[in-house]
Amino acid sequence: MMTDAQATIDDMRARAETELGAAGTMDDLTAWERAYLGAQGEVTLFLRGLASLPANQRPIAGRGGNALKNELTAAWEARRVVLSAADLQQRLANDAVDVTLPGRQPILGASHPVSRMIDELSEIFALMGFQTVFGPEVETAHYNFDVLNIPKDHPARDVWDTFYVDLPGEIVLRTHTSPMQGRVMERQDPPVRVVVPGRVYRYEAQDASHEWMLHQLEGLAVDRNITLADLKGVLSEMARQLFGPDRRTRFRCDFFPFVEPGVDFAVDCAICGGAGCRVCKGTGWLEMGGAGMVHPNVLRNVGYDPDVYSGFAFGLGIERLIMMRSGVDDIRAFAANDLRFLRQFARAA
Ligand code: FA5
Repeated sequence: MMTDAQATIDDMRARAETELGAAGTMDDLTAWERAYLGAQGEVTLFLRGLASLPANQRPIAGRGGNALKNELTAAWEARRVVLSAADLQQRLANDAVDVTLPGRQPILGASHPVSRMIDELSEIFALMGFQTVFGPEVETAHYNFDVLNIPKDHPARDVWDTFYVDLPGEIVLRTHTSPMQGRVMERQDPPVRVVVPGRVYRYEAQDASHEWMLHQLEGLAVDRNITLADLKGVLSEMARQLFGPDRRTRFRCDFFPFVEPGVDFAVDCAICGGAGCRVCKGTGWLEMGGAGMVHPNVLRNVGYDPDVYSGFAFGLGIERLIMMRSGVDDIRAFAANDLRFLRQFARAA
């Protein structure tokens, strides 16, 4: 006659074998092991409960239970081998790398054409003995206007032309790089030879050749016996280096309160070849900058003696220089952030 213990063992075996056969993953197998052989597993608890069985059933239950435990452990081990191999295959298949796929192109950044032009100009002027320095974009009216001999009632100081900053004192977004003239000269004695690239801001309507935010490059040279011929020589050399020998340059009288005499410096329009177009407004020339001999009042304002020292200064529009050299017919392209435009300069480098 079959004992109760034997029936329990047979029942556990039947269920355990069926469930083990159905375990398809390593997770199933772990759950199965916990259910039968783990510390709280059915077989473990059965063996642990032997002492409470009637004496006549203990030997059968002990032998049968241990045999079952060994059987199930062996079956579990065999199943584990099979499933872990399948699991590995599955993971290899999931993680497979197709080495024939083309690689992902890293996205390479490139300097903005304005930054490139600033670097190039710094090098050209460095070869002529100019040091590159930088100054604040948020500036006091004192350096932006007063030191530069621009009187209180000058139209450039009008709120229609200048962005004023809402701070105590007269603070402006600098309208040109010229305020650095005063800052540099106050800091050092002559000789001075610097260029100052940077952003400037004007309260101005935009068109093909005008932006409200633009870049300039200021130049300043002060020493004994500096003349207008030095100024023309330096700017002509810069134009030759940037544009090659074929572009023509033009110096015409102009007025800026901080120079005397003053000139405007233009290059014949590369877009239309001088015939006249919308960029040069039909004149055949594009103004690149203002320039002149530093006004005696400016020298006096910074403590230089105008009877001993003289100097020249210039302020070039950097976007205009790029337009001229690369045939860009709308200045607004520089800040529009269109990669199709910007990439053309990156490739050319
Ligand atoms: C000045 O800003 C003077 N500080 C230049 C100067 C320096 C004169 C030293 C004498 C001595 P102007 O406003 O003309 O001058 O500007 C100089 C150049 O900046 C222009 O020739 C032009 O190339 C560029 N520029 C000026 N305004 C704009 C604008 N709204 N958009 C694009 N470029 C501009």
